[in-house]
Amino acid sequence: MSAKAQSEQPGPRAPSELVRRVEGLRAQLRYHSHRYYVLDAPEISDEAYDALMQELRDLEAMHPELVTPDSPTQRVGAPPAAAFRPVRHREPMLSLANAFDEDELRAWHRRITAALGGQAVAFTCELKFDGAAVSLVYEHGVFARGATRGDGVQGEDVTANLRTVRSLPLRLHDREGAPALVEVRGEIYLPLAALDAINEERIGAGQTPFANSRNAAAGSLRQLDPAVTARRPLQLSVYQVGEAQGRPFRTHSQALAWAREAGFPVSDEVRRAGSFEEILAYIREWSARRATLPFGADGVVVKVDSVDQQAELGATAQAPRWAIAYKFPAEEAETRVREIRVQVGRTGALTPVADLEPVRVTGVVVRRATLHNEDELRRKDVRIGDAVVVRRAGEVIPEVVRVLTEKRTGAERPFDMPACCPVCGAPVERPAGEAVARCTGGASCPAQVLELLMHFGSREALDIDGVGPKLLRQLLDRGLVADPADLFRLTKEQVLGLDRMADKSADNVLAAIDRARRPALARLVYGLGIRHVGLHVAEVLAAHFQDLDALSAASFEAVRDVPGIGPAIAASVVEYFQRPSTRTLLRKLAAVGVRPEGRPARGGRLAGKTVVFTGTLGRLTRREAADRVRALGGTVGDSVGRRTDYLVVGADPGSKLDRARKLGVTVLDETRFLELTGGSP
Ligand code: 3BD
Repeated sequence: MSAKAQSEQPGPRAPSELVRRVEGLRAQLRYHSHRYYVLDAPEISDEAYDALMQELRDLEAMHPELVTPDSPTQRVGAPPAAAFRPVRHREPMLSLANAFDEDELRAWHRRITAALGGQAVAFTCELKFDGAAVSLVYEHGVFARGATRGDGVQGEDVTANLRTVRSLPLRLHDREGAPALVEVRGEIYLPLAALDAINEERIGAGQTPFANSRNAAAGSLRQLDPAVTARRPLQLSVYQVGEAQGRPFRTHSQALAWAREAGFPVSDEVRRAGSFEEILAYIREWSARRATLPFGADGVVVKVDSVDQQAELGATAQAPRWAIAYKFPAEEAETRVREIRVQVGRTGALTPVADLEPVRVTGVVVRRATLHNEDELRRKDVRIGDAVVVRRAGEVIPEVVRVLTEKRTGAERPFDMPACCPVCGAPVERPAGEAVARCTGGASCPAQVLELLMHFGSREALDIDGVGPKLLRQLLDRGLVADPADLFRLTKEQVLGLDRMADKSADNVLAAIDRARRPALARLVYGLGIRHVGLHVAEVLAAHFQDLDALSAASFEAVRDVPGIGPAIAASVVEYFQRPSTRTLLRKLAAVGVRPEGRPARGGRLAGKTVVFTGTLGRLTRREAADRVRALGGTVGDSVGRRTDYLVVGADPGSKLDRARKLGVTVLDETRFLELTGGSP
């Protein structure tokens, strides 16, 4: 604090006394929030805690120069972001190999004991939290950065959102004794009670509920506005100390014990196991007790405890050999079918869906289960009113496994697939040899259009944030939008006219749409919603044809002969591009300025990314560097803007560097750029 600032401060206290009070309040608040959020053992009342917090807030408001980033008042406060910055993990965040039954686990145990040549091996067993993995970096004991796992090599910077997680320490307990750099990894998750509450709210608002705790956690972490994340009671559980400079741990248990001491939440259910039998006992106990947990757990992670033995076993490209995740088996539950309805999908496919009496299965309340198609419905003979067994396995939508026919009363009613689309009334068609019945309404069926628009704006397609079913339904109902191209013609007045749409939200919606005008070709092709064209097929087609005109003019033979594309996909693609309605749509998209970015490379690691150069490179010419970017599917930009992903800096950089720093664009030197794009020239 400068002498001038000091002399101008009002208030009765001498500055040193003030600083002492502020520090004292912070220390008390840290202590009590650790007792409350990490240890679940508060010592003071909520009111007393709030009073301390209020006093600190008041003092910081009067003396803003005293605010530090790790102050307990600073958990929420960052303004909404436009996008998340990519971050490269210091060490890759590996995956975990899975074992789906005891035999697979035994085989793993045999392999590693054999590889260790008969040494004694101790293990740790821990619950596998169903959440989203994150990396947290502490510099000199203060939380500096946090990122999602992403693809394991590169994640997204979600620091502002992670600050809102109450059990995440903003500084380590022994800050003075803390290593200069610490990286821990953990799982962010939502307790089941909170998940249920959020899902109720989402259903009430016409949004799709989260399928599980993992999606809810990941979705909450990717909120652009930290204030939204702050309203979700996210929790942290640390499962690994990745790097702690000057702290060589000999075992995983020691590392976890250190993390606990440092103030991190670490699960109380971590156990050491000295034999395979002890591992099995832990797994059997938790397989039986998992329903009693207040959070979702989808298995048990078993790790070799000794760090030396871990090093000896090493890792494959994806996962360490010294750890394995035992997955709990799919869970089933009994409930009753209230109603059977038909859902109309993007391509007109009619899917029968059972509305169920709500029942909890592996941690989430299930209200609906798919019956897949007419044939499945007949084969299982599911009737309205039936008692049924539903199953949820991992990510998949819950399904009806079987009917408990012994519980039939005679009041059950069979369900027949409708002859007309329940939404638009167009005839339903079921071609011979196909299991799926389809609405023939096409672009005049509101259900198909809604599904198509949602697909078009989805994360894997054009990634239009904030344009969800509620908004789209209104746009459709008011006739403002009838196809994806219409989104790009919306005016602010039109958006403002929608229900509960504030000025700022309207701006956000329009900005999100505007950002989607230059999609990678593969994303656009995928977003068109062509039957049989998933993301992977779209990437293959984009890499082969390189532009939309070439793809849309291609013959059946030309598409079929692309490696990885079969005749069924080829027929669907060619049929789609021959439709007059497709021609119209493509013309409209071009007219509203939606142009795919060119030259995608198959699986290119820069696909969809924009790279800008500044300064003189030493080992590559500009031209060579630009070719590397394009060969990996990226685009070279000439100025730094919000949509720039990387700025590559050579000698004597210009003002672009300042701008990149201001906008938070990732800056790479030439060496990092070479690493990113395949090594030395
Ligand atoms: C948990 C890796 C190792 C350190 C690699 C052995 C794969 C998600 O509770 N330990 C846990 C948990 C996750 C872990 C490791 N220990 N890796 C662990 C984990 N107790 N969930 N994970 N992850 C975390 C992942 N996530 C998304 C996509 C692919 N893999």
